[in-house]
This record gives sequence, structure tokens and C-alpha cells, in this order.
Amino acid sequence: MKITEIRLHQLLMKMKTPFTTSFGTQQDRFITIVEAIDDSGLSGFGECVSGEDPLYSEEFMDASIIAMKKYFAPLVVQNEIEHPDEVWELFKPFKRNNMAKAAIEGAVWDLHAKQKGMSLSEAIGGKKRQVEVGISLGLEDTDELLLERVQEKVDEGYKRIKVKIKPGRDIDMIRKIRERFGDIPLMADANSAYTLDDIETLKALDAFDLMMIEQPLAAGDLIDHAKLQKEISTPVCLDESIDSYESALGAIELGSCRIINVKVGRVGGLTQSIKIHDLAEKHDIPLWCGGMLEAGVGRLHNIAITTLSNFTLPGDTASSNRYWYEDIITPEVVAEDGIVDVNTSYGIGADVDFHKMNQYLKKTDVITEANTPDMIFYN
Ligand code: OSB
Ligand code: MG
Repeated sequence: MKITEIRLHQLLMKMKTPFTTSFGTQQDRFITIVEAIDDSGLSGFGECVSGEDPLYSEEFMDASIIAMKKYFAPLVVQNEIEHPDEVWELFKPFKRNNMAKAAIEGAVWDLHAKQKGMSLSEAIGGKKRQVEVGISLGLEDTDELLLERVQEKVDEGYKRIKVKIKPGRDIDMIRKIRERFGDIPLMADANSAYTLDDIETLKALDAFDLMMIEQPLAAGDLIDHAKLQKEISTPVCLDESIDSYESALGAIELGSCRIINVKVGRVGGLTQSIKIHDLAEKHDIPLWCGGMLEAGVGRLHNIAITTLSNFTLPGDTASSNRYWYEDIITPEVVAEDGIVDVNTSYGIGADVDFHKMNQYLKKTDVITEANTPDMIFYN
């Protein structure tokens, strides 16, 4: 394929409600939609999921935009690409910046699928036609408010409820949820808020029969998680610690987790996600697809990866309207009773609606072979 142009559509969206984790609160969502255009005028789309600030991981949107503009978009317009699985190798000399890499690679994958007349799910080898989804609920000011949120989402039929925890907002809060809602599929995500010094608290959570505890300890850590997993019966699920195929292999070999949350952006794209999928499947480690508060494009990429066989647990890809008054795609993503139908038409399976997107658009950068910025300095 010949990609002639990459457009970086930089959006500022506002979520319906603030989302609070152990690392902070966000409501403004800075999102970059990558559009890869081929020589016949066909467009593929990807989404950069970096946060506004480097709180979840080291990546942040301003840095990702520079990385895309300066390195990854130019590589894609300057090289002939036969298949999207070459893109990771093309980007490899440049270290990390996985979310920037994944956004560009995602647009190439969508374009490839469209050129072949396939859905993105088909193009990556996915078979499921429906996927089960859960929901991730942020911390609320009071437990009572959280219980109301949980009630709403249980009523909407989400297949599992994930709540955020942090020291001081854990045991009592989880107990109240269990008391009110009985044995609903429930899990907790700590976003790295604990250390092994908190082992007694983490052990106490075993009493609540959680499906898993997500990323209790430091991002990047595998050793302490392995120690923790030996001490608790609740399965540990790693999110932040799995940022590559190699870290997934390390976690599996060390016994750092029993479940892995795959985020396409965090691991550097669909090609790496597939590699981790195949590895985990071989080792009987179930997967689910995490979320990064995506707009529609990223949401559809998440659904596509979830159609692979070893994504056996409900992910965080909730309906568009859980986050946005108006998403940027038509049709929007809709979960009914916690089930999303996989659109099998072609590519990501919905159109980017420029009319809707333009209301959020701040800037579009265009990278072509004739316009590849070498140095971005105070600009
Ligand atoms: O840890 O899974 C996380 C959102 C932003 C950053 C990190 C995480 C999350 C979520 C929400 O839990 C997932 C979603 O609904 O998109
Ligand atoms: Mg998480």
C-alpha cells in the first residue's frame, strides 16, 4: 500500500462526568485521531490514547503528538508498507512511545482492512461476532454515591463492574458493594496505589471474592506482584506493568499475575497485542481489553481486538454514551445488556463523522512525503 498522507486531528472532548482514579481526576479528554490516506483517497483511522499528563504512564499527549509528527508519521509516508505487521519493525529503532506508535499503526491496520474489503476484526484473525463488556467506575466522594452508580450500571446489564480503589477507600467500600449487590461479577483496580507494606489490606480483600485485583503495585513491577500473588487468593491482573511482549512473558514466567489486561496503546499496537494474545493463550492466562476513555475510533479498535479467542473476560469497552454526549463516529458503540455487536462490514465498522468531530477539533497537522518536520522546537 502507498500511504500518501497522515493527518493528526487533535480534539478536546469533555466527558459527561469526571473520572477519578488513585492518580487523579479527569474530565477534559485530549484525543488525537490519526487518519492515514492512501493514493486512491481511502482513509484508515487510529486513535492516540495518551493521557493529558504522565500520570498513568510516562506517555502524555503533547509528547505523543511530537513523536507522531517527527518520527512515526514520516516513516509511514516515506516507506512502502505491504502489511501492517511491518509497522512495528519500522518503528522499532525509536524506543517506547507505544501509544504514539499504536495510533499510527492502528490507522494503517484500518486502511489495510478497508483495502482488502475486510472488517478489522477479520483482518487480525478475530472470530467472535459479539463481545461482552463491563464498566469501569471511578472513585466517588462518598460510598453512597458509588453505590448509586453501581446500581445504574447493574441495571444497564454490564457484564462486570470494576471499581477504582486506593488506600483508605478499599475494604469498607468493597464490603458495602457486596452487601448491597450480592455476588455480582466485581473487581477492583488500584492503579498502582499500594506497596507490599499494605499486604494486610490486600489480604483482607480476599474475603470479598473479587474476580481479580488490577495493578495493586507499582507500574513496571513484576517481582513484588509475584510475591503478592503467592500471598493472596484473589487473582492479580496486570495493566500498567505489561507494556510489551517481553514484560508479558516476564509476568507469566514469574507468576506475577493470573490475568492480563491488554490495552492496544500501552503495548504499542494491534500487532503486539496479537503477539501477547497468542503467548497468553498458550499459557492459559485469560485476557480482557482495557480502556483509556477512548472516543469512537479507539473504542472500535478495542472491540476488534476483543474478538480474538483468548479475550474471555468482559473488557472496559462500554457504550459511547457512558462517556460522551456525542461520540465522533456513526453509528456509536452501544452495549445492550453488556453485549456489543461486532460490525463486520469493513475496517473499524463505523464512519468517522467529520461533522461531529469538528465540534471538538482544535488543530489538524498534515504529514506528507514533502512535509516531514525534522525538528520541532518551540513550535
Ligand atoms: O487503569 O484501566 C485503567 C482510564 C484511564 C486510565 C487508566 C484506566 C482507566 C479506566 C477506564 O479504568 C477505562 C475506560 O472506561 O475506558
Ligand atoms: Mg487499570
